[in-house]
Parts: sequence; structure tokens; C-alpha cells
Amino acid sequence: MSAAAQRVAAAAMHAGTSGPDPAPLDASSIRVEFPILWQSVHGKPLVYLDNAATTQKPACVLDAVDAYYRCDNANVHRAVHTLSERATVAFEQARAQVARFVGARDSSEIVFTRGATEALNLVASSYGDMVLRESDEVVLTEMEHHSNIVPWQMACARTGATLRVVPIDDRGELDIEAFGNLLGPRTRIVAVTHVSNALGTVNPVAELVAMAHAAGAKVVVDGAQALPHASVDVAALDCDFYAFSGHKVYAPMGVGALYAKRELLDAMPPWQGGGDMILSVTFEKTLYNVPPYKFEAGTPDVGGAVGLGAALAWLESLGIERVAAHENDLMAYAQQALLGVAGLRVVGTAARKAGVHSFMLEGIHPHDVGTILDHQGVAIRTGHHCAQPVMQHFGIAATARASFAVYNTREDVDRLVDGLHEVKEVFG
Ligand code: C6P
Repeated sequence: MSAAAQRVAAAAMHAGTSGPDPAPLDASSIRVEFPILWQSVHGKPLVYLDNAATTQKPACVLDAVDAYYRCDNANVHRAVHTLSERATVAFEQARAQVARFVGARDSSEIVFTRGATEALNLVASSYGDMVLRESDEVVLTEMEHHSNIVPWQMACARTGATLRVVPIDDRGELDIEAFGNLLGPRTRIVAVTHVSNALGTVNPVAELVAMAHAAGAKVVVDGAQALPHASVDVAALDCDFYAFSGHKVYAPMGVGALYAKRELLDAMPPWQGGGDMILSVTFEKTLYNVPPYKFEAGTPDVGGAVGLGAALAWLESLGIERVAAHENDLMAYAQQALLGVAGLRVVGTAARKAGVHSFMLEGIHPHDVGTILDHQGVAIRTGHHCAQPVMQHFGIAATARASFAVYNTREDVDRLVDGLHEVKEVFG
């Protein structure tokens, strides 16, 4: 049994009885658990700093998916044969793991989706179409990812409701007073990101939820960039919906989840029709299944869900508080180190940030920065990060973005900074 597997097994055995090891994380030993990071790119050891786009997968997640397909693969909830029963148990255990990880009261509050985008579209289509009328308003923020803008624009186009946008300031922080002023009797839905993927800003979600609830609105939180970096407790936040993607929390691509309060899922109509979301079908009438199945039409990504369960168990075995402490340290170290690069401006200087530093190098296009860094073996993302309104706020088309995960080290930050000096020399 690998060290990671032993840790996961121990964490599962002691769940609820003892916390994880309080010692700081040793990121270099965690890195060993990620086979993809053992390679060189352009002759240099790979430094992967594009974790906000997608994280790499530890061996225990790869093994869990591999074992599922080698031993248990079958369609779920459909057959009485042994493999189908095993696949169904694995799928539902993964759902229970997700529920536990985000602090849901019950597994039935977790709907598996393809990712955050599909989860947000589900809410906008099902809940949005159910409640929105012509005089209603949906409040968003200027720092949303397109996945938490476009579904609401589409819902407003269908229902005649209006979008209202909370501005950000030049540090990339939300204007809370403006948010309060936008809330009113017409506000039905507030859709807000927990952490901005373009700026790293951490929003005070519990405070925003309390304000929105006082105005009678429901709150949809885009947690895609929050879940990998800090402990999330949907019951404590009291949000109505929470969406996230598995591939940003060390799980495979193509799977994610929507948390929603059970009473909302009960009231909402299904958004896609097909297998598993029904109890019975005749040509005259279809009876729908109970939540969460009512929202899971068609064969789900069972292998992906198994991988997601394994990834969250792995994170739990590390201790999410220790993960957050390690990453906060790395963010602070990177911020200082980047300040030492002449002509570099950090875009997004909020007091509370997680996971991401976006920046510009004076006179050099971010794509050139990214290309030259790649030749140094350093992977970052450049572009608008699917957050064009953020770029418009700062009057730029793109940024370079370094984003961090639990396996990154101070040495990785040093390699990034060395690479940036190289970029400056090339453009000298
Ligand atoms: N952000 C990034 O590089 P999907 O594609 O469904 O897994 O996640 C969409 C999404 C939603 N909300 C936020 C805050 C996000 O950051 C993302 C994905 C990636 O920043 C790809 S654009």
C-alpha cells in the first residue's frame, strides 16, 4: 500500500475522532504522488503553475479510476447483477464523500454534473426559469467567470428579468455597499463567485448570503476556485446553491457537483429528460424521480465520480486546513518575490486572496510571457481567463496568471521569478 493510500485509509478510520497531523505540509513529498510532475518540458523539470485551469491528479486518484474500470464498471441504478450493484455502491459512496466534504446535511443535496459550468446552467435553467418574472432582477458581480454570467443572461432573455452588476474596486474587491444598494424587493437571485479565478479575491460569502436572504433572494455560489484551497461548509455559509468542478480539486475532468438545499431541489423542475430521472413514463404522463436523480438524466460519469470521491478523501487525509496554510504561505512568498521583478504589476491586490496571482510585465504581451516561461519548463496561463468583464474593468485584454496547488513549493516560485527575468532579457 502506498504512503498516500495508507494516509487515506487512516483518515477514513479516524474520521470524526481525531484531526489530521497538525505539522506543516511537506509539499515536496506530496509532489512525489503526482506522476505527471516527474517529467521535463523543453529539457527543464516541469513547474506546473496553471492549477486554476486544472490541477494534476495524484496516483491514488488514477488508481481509483483504473480499479473501477478494471473491476466494477457497469451502469448504475439499472441492473440487479453484481457489477451494477458494485458500481452503484461506488457512485453513491462518492456522493456521500462529496456531501461530507462540503458540509451538506444529506447526500440527496448533491447532484453530479459535468462540472461547475453545467451546475450553474442547471440552476439558471431549472430554478431561474421557475421563479423569474419580467420585473425581477438577478444580481451578479463584475468579477464573475463567464460560466456564472452567460447562463443568467440566457435565463433573463427567456423570462424578461434584468441583470444587475455589483462593481469591484481597483484592488479587485467587491463594493459591498453597492451590493447592499442593489438588493431590493425585485432581487430573486444573487449569483456570486467564492474566489475570483482572474484576481484571486476571496469574497465574504457568508456576509453576502445574509444580506441577500434579508432581501428575500436566493444565493448561488460559484465555488470552482474555492474548494481546492479552503474548507467549505455550505451549511455554515447558508448558501442555497454551491457549484464546483472536480478537475480543479485533483479529480478527473468531466465530473463536478451542485449542492442545493433539499427543499429547493424538491420544488425545482428537471432540466434534462431521459434515463434515471424518471419513476415511470407513458405517452400521456411522466412521473419524475426524487432528488438528486431528478437532475441526473442519462448515464452518469461513474468513473469520474469515483475519482472525485478519491480526490476529496485524499485532500481530507492531508487536512484541508494544512493545505490552506501551505498555500497561503506560498501566495505570500510569491507576492513578495514578484514585487522584486522590475516592471511587474500584480492585477488584483485584495486583502484576502487564494490560489492566484495575475500580473502584467510592462511592455510585454502576456502571451509572450507565457511562451518564454514554457521554454523554461514553467507552465502558467495567459489570456482573459473567461472573465472578460474583469479585464474590461482594468482596461486590459489579458494577464499572465500563476496559480498554485498543494504540490507547489517555494522553489517553484523561484523558478517562475527566474523565468520572468529571462523574459525581460529576451525583450531587453
Ligand atoms: N476556470 C480557469 O483557467 P468548468 O470549465 O465548468 O470546469 O469551470 C468553469 C469555471 C467556473 N467558475 C470559475 C470561477 C472558474 O474559474 C471556472 C473555470 C478556468 O480559470 C478555465 S476558464
